[in-house]
Amino acid sequence: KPKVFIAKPIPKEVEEYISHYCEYKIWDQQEPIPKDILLNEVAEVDGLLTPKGVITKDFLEKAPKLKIVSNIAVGYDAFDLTAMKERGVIGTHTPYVLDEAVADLAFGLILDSSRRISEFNHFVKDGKWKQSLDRAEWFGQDVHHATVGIIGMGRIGEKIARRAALGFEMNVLYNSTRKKPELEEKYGMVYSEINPLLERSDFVLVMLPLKDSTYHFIGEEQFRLMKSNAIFVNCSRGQVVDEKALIKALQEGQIRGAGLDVFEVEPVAIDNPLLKMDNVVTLPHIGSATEKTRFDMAMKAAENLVAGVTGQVPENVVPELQSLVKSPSA
Ligand code: 8YV
Repeated sequence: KPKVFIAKPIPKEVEEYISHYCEYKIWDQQEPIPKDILLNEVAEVDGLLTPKGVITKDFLEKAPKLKIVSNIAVGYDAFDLTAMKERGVIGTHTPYVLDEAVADLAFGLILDSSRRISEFNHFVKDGKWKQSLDRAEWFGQDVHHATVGIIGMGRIGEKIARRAALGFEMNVLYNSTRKKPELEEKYGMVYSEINPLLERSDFVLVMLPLKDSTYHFIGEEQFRLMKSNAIFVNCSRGQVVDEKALIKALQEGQIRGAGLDVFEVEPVAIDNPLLKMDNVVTLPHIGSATEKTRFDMAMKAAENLVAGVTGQVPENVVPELQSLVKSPSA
């Protein structure tokens, strides 16, 4: 049987599935596996199952038998795609299965940051009901019928647009590398160039994959264009935002607030100014963290892994590495 290493705890059913096809070892601790232990474990394996593989040229040189890295994540920005292509190592990810969960959380951040739900929850639990009343009238912002600008109209962006248009009757603007006329018709959403989108949106939501072209995509110039009542929401990758510019925009009142599930550096440092701001909702990168979604992600990643180490064609090879996979018809 091919040998694989599983770099995070996975559901028993998924482990059992893998056991039918592979010899395997598991890192069964919740905290991320230390790099030196991971390198030691992958020296002899054919496949790696990982929560977010940091796959570099050096790493690949220490895993000479590796055929596939299967990400239990849709984002694969930690893959060195050039190095993987050079060594013929397939990379797979878990699209589709987490789209709805991340879209739900994005709306959780829109509602929480606009109605200050977390903040008022703490007020009540701290016995400050009166202070809540004094504040509530001045801090609630409507979501229904508001305008949301979605930057990035991929699989998850579309699910967010559906919630916004059909669920909250919002006016949906979007910006994307490709126009989506079928979605414009379905949800009444309107394509907009970036600057007008920023100028017109009550909520600006970025849902971009992290690539060279999207690094710090939102910075000082973009925050300056936003409305003073705008709320900024990010459930994609922290590095698509210049976090220093976000902090400055919030400190100077250029925008009203933010809802963040991701940060430039994670875990976010306890002294990060964003954690001190009442008008910023902060979450620990839990976009896909529901029981069913995480199970589905682990199972999909396991199926990709097994296919990759048994000479099959994995279903979810990342687009940039598709040339490594010879389809059955080939
Ligand atoms: C987490 C994500 O990274 O899927 C992604 O790209 O960002 C999140 O789902 C993933 O859950 C880590 O295992």
